[in-house]
Order: sequence, then C-alpha cells, then structure tokens
Amino acid sequence: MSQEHLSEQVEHFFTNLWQDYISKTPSAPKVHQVLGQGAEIINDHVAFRTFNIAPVRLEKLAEIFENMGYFANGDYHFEAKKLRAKHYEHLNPDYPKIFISELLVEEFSEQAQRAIADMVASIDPREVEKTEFLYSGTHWQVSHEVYEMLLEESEYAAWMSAFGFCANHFTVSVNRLPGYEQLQDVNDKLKQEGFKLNTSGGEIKGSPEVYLEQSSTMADRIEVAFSDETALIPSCFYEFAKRYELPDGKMYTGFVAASADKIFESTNAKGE
Ligand code: OOG
Ligand code: NI
Repeated sequence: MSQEHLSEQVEHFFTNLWQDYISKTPSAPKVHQVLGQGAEIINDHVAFRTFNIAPVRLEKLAEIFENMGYFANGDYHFEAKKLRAKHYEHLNPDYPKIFISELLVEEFSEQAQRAIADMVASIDPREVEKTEFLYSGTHWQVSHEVYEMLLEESEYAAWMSAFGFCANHFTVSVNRLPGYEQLQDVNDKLKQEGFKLNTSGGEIKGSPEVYLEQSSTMADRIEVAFSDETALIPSCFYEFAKRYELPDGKMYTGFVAASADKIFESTNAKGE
C-alpha cells in the first residue's frame, strides 16, 4: 500500500474513533474548546481495553495498528488490578501512541469468568480483522445485575461489559499544546472551567524524574441501556501528558506503570 493511501486510512480511522468516543464523552469536545481555543489539539496517545481471550487478546487487536505501521515498544504489569498492557508507537510523530491493556480473566471468580466468556463468545471473529472493530462497542448485552457483579471484582471488567471496544481515553500532548508549559497550568484551567480531575495518587502522577507527568478528568457519566434497565455509569475520560527528555536528549516515549495504575481509576464510580 502506498504511504499516501496508508496515511489517508489512518486519518480516517482516528476520525471515526474520535466521533465514537465523543458520542459517549460529551466533555471531550469541551476539553478541546477550553485548551485549544479553536486550534488543533495533538494527542499523545489513545488507550484501549480488552480481555486476554481469543479472538480479542491484546496482541490480536495490536495487529490492526501494526498494519498501520505501529510497532510495540513497552510492556507493563498491574498485579493488583490483574491487568497487563503494551504500548505501540509510529514513526510519524503526528500519530498518537497506542496503549492497550487486557484483563487477566483467569484470575477472577468462576462466575465472572463465565460472564466474560459469554460476552466474548458473541463476537464474530471476522469482525476483529477490521479496523472498525476498535470502535464497535459491545457485541453483547448484559444485565445491570451482571454489571454490578463484575463491579464487585473489577471496575475494568464491569466497564468492558458496558462499553466494549472503543477508545477509553484520548490524551492531550501538553508538550505540543500552545500556551501551556506546565501540566499544573492545564489542570488549573480545567478545574476553573468545572472539570473534575482524578486525584488518586495525587492530581499529577509521575514527575520529571520518571520523564512523564500525567493527569486526567474523571469519566463522564452516561445512561447505558442494560438488558433489564438503564443506569447512569462512568463512560470515558480525557488525559493530559507532559513528557521529558532522557539524558541522551531523546524524548521519553514510554509509560510509567505506577502512574498508569492510578489513571485506570478515572472510570471508577467511587473514590473520586
Ligand atoms: C489505561 C490507564 C493507563 C496511561 O496513560 O498510563 C493509561 C486505562 O484506563 O484503560 O492510560
Ligand atoms: Ni493514558
């Protein structure tokens, strides 16, 4: 495929992904208005969630990005949350990095495992080959009761049951945001405009010493139609990242597990 054709495809993909994301994250376009003042926002990364079961394992979803020219460049483990993750980068600096995590399903109760296996069984494996799969949402419908059962064991599992495959968050690159030098200034502006930030582990996670500082809003809350009833639950959020140069002068492109661990909590219903 020619470079030109590929970049057209990639841009089309991110446009569709963004449209799907803002359909469940009404605060996201407002973030752009407040921080960008009409100018284009460059995103540092986009994050996805999945289960470690075929046909939707992390590495399988990653193939969609590999076909766009992305390559893997970091592995992360989250023992307490029973997750693992990898990040992918592209040589085109205008393309966001991709962070994909997956739930280690076998570490949960029989009951949760069964509910998750049922969900994954409703996916047509051919759909996973398509780029559109990454904004295809749920391929099942669970009851609010099942959502609550999963919530007891894993906020991540419950979130997946309600939202499925989509961008969990986009992330403003503060390095490339005109008018802002410090992440703290971004946070102050957002709070002044009424956005609620994730305070787990402090408003700013990380530091220049680990070459990455991150903050995020708490997820919006939207009405989700479960099979039995509708409920108002946390959907998706926006993240903000400032990167620092390594001693060799190259910009750090990785993630920081201790910080990521807290960013996951931006979709928590409690503990804001
Ligand atoms: C991912 C949380 C981690 C980061 O940038 O460290 C993360 C998630 O909530 O799915 O996005
Ligand atoms: Ni992130």
